[in-house]
Amino acid sequence: VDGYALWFSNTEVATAATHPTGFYLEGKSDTRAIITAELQDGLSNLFGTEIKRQRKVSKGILLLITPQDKLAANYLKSGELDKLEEDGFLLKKENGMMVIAANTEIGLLYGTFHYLRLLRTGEQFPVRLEERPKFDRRILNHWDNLDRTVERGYAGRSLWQWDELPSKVDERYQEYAKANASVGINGTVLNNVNANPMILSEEYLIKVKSLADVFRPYGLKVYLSINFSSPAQLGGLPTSDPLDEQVIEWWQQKVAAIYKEIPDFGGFLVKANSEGLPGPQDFGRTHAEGANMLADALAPYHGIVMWRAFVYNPTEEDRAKQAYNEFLPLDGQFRKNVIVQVKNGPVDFQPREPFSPLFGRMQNTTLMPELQVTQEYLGFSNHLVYLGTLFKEFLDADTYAKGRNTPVSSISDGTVFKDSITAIAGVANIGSDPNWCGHHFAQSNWYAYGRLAWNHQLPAHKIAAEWLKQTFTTDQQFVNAMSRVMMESREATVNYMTPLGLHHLMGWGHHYGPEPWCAVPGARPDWMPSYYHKADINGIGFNRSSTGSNATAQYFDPLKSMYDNPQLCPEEYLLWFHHLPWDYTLHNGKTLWTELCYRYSEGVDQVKVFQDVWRTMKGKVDEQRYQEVESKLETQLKEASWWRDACLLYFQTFSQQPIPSELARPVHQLEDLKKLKFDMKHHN
Ligand code: BDP
Repeated sequence: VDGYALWFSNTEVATAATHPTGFYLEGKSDTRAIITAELQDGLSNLFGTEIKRQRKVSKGILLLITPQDKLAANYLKSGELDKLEEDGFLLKKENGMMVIAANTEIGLLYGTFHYLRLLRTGEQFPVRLEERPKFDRRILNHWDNLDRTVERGYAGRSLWQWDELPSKVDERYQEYAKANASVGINGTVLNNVNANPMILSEEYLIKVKSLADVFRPYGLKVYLSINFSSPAQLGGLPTSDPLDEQVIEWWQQKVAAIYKEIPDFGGFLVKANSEGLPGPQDFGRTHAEGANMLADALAPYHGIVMWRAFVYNPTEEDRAKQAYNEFLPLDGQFRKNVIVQVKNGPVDFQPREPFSPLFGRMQNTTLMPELQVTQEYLGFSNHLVYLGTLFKEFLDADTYAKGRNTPVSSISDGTVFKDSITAIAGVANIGSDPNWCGHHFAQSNWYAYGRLAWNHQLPAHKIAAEWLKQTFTTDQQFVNAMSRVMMESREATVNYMTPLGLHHLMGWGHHYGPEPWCAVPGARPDWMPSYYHKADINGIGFNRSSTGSNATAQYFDPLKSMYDNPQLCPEEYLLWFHHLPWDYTLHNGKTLWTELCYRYSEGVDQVKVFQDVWRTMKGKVDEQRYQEVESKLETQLKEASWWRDACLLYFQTFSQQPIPSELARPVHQLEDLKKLKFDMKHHN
């Protein structure tokens, strides 16, 4: 059991539920064939008896139906599915039958996977249940390069075997599409945002088409990241100025060529004028002018542009404020088919950040959240960190944009501002490793991202339990114990890496281990940890209050005044917004220094508990995955104490205070830790 089967691994027999005598689904199509195969295999395995597609409808059967089907009038009331839109589905019990109904075949496929999930998690077929996704576009972003390396990927090489495509189409693509469909993910950006212009060459478009053909029956649309200077770099034009006639025409032709091959192509993702990449500003144009030009080329085909707001420059201005400063003035200037894609936090996928203040402020532009599923700053695929809680914390965060109770989720899902398209993106953690994600538990982050993109109201613990049951076993003891571990895991990581609002203490470039001391001559200051922690003998933290960079002013009240005042600022963001003296007193009466010592130690202790809990699971899960998780936990524990020692010993050189005697002693010397050279090869 190597994890290849993802959340379809558990084949224990479902005994609790009543099984249908067979299923009925009329017509033929690729999607219907997939539904048939999934049900035939899934139901037969789960119930331990063969359950087949039938030629007739009869009592006791599972009926799958859309309004276009011949029997629709007999089984669907008029208007019954109106609210479901394209992707939703209805499950109901009627006339002694179980019915899955949807407006489209893809809706039926989602309904099928939902039913199978209910069975796999020990639930019954509901009397009546309607589901409809919260976001229209639920997209994965692959940061995959054409040479099959993956930026911030820790699960082997890229899944896409460009050299073999289009003539050889790996079976794995289908498994990938199925996994996505099973959680409702309906879009995939195949290539890195740091885009190689070659992706738009004829040679590559044929390869892209062959992937799109595999994904289509699963409802998974293909999108591409583009390089803004493709007209010059690939097309040989003298410029890539978005207002230049020739450039405009180049893009129009390119877009036409794409849609000729891929009629349901989703659109472009663009990283422009960010971290050295080209963009409209190179030609004196704004982000809006750049995005709109592409949007106009895509509009006739209903394609969209996802334009990233991840921009910052090494200037005097606080990095955390820059995306807001750059994009807010452009509010209202973007075309209807442009979505501005904003990372969850204002800096960069840290273990914890407050939400980006663009959510709620940019009211006349469609925004989409970008979450990171891959653990760039959270221990790669070596640490067990369940991100369901991180995603939820962000989605549930109240922006106060329209008074109380206007969370990020309702800002971006079209509830508060009536957006014509709604979308969400997650940076994938998937690679060619046998178990897809490097760490068996990292699969839960792909799963959780999909489930939350479908329904951001699902509680993180429910998703964790669902995933555990389908991936390992429904054994209650196992599920209870391991969902507690998962639920606590992100907080543990925050504790041993960056407690109390600290951030970006990771080593430069690789972003793996602790290097709060890191200072690379000539490197960008805003890529150095000291830019963020600002530790000195007076204290630690980034003053973003009104006496500092005033990033707090980017938030709505009451957040603005809460964040601005260290007494009122939630402690998890304390050093994000404030530089405070080492002996500053926290609410629990401890000084800042002492509390830091406690938090770091607690993080290590938490991992120790995770390891102890996992050891009691021996025998409940297969030996291979047991051992592999066990060995990763061993690494995580070692590295948690590496983090604690490195940060505490380094910050101690400023605080000049002892580590409280009741806490464990550091096991490393600061000087040795500083000498550790991180070997990237080892981790890829
Ligand atoms: C940072 C990564 C970098 C990405 C960049 C981005 O370190 O590799 O290219 O974000 O999102 O998190 O564009």
